[in-house]
Amino acid sequence: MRILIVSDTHGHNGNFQTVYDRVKPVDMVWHLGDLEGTEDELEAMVDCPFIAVAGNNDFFTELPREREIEVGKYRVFLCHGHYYRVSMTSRLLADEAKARGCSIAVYGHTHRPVIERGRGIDVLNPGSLSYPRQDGRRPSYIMMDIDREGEAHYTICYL
Ligand SMILES: [Mn+2]
Repeated sequence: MRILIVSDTHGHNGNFQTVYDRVKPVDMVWHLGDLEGTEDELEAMVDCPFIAVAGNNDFFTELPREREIEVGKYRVFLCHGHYYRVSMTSRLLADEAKARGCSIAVYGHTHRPVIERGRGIDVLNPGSLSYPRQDGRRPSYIMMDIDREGEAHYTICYL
């Protein structure tokens, strides 16, 4: 199973289209918020389930702020992250996800890609496809693979 994880497109969906065309087919797309009213447009661009949460710039949306989903043997906590002070540390988010029985937490908001394993949980941020802020400022996303043994693997990818 392959999952495309993106975030913080902020209404500019050209890079998302490029990435999706590059990686498709995938089994799911996760978007961690700040779609800025384009969730229907994004969902229409893909041929698989599109699972999104609302970010701090999604004012008029029916998207949930947080979601928990099951993927294989994993329970996954998805949120934008701004309520967990993720600009400072991912610790609060990791603790909340673990308290919910999740072994993977995915978030956005910082516009900086990161994969943190350990602490009994995998914490992922795909960065931003539209306004990257990490050194080099390349638009980024994460590809998640669940192999035949059911184990998850993650890769930060760049446009
Ligand atoms: Mn943002």
